[in-house]
Order: sequence, then structure tokens, then C-alpha cells
Amino acid sequence: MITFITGNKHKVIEAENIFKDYDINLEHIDLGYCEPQGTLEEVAISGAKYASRKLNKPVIVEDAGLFIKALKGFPGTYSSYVQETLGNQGILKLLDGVNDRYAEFRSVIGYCAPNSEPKIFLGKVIGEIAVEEKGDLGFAFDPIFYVPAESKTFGELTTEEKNQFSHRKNSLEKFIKWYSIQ
Ligand code: ITT
Repeated sequence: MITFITGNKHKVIEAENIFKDYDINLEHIDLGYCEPQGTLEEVAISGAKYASRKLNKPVIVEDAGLFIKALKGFPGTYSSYVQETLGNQGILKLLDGVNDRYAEFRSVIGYCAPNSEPKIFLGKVIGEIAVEEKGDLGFAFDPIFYVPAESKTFGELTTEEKNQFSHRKNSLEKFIKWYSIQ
């Protein structure tokens, strides 16, 4: 049994959908942990270590973000705050008239068991910031994250479709592969 520590119910839905294909039981706890200002990796490491010690169980946490090239990686590690403040319309405004719309979603999974040190697993997906919001599936930046190979935004993809190749799928799959041979 692995406990996924998150306060984001969309992450839980996506993770459950990914884990169901494997023989690993996942439970979810919204424990809340203090996120130090730092890289995704630093946040994932400290969160996983804290939660595994606190609960005395093996846990995973995830720190994720949207990195926009023309904005030098912004909002990056500030993604959650920027989504709540500027929102998608604010991001579209910042990119008004900008041609290079390259962006990446990154996800870092931190895993830790009570008596060991944390391990991290990085997943990413590349795409572009759309010129307008499209679709009402998914969450947060999904309607403005356009995937050229699909000719759709994440907001137009079902959970199953997004889970074929998303940043979260890639990081969780790396974790699951490692965990399965322990
Ligand atoms: P927890 O820390 O409790 O897991 P959170 O929502 O605060 O939940 P993060 O700290 O990892 O999660 O913040 C990442 C933010 O990046 C998230 O709140 C969204 O705004 C955005 N984000 C991450 N993954 C996304 C995805 O798949 N689709 C859309 N936006 C995403």
C-alpha cells in the first residue's frame, strides 16, 4: 500500500487511473506539508521525507508546474499560486503577440519509506500555450496547454487520453517501474 499525499483531487483521479493497471494499492491522504521555496525536486524530497516520518508509512508526493520558455520558465515552481491569481487569462495576456509559445509541464514524484532516504522521479510533456482556452476537462492550465501531436489542448482530453502521455503519467510510470522491482 502506498499513500499519495496531496490536496489536489484532480491529481488523485489521474493517479488512481494510472495505478489501476498495476498491482499496487493506492490510498490518498490530504496531510498538508510545508513546501519550502525551491525546485520541484527539493519540494518533492522534503515533502516525501516529512510525510513518511509523520505517518510512519511509505508515501508519494508530487510537485508539478508549467514552464513557459518565453517567460524564462515562469510560472514554474509558482504554478499553483499563479493559477489562483493570474489564472489562464493572465497567462494568455502575458503571451499576447509572442510567437514562441513552447511550454513544458513537469512533474516530480517524491517517494519515501519510514526508514530510508527519499527518491525522486521526473516526468515531463512538451507542448505550446494556446492562443485561447479550449475544453473544460482536466484542471488548472489544461485548457491553455496545446499538444501539437494531438491537435488538442489537455482541456479537450479525457483523463484516460491525458494519462497516455502526460507529465504525471511519465513520472508515475518511472516510479512504478522502480517500485515493482524492489
Ligand atoms: P499538492 O501540492 O497538494 O499536491 P497542488 O495543486 O498545490 O497540490 P503543486 O504544488 O504540484 O500541486 O502545484 C502545481 C500546480 O501546477 C497546480 O496547482 C496546477 O495549477 C498546475 N498543474 C500541475 N499539473 C497540472 C496539470 O496536469 N494540468 C493543469 N495544471 C497543472
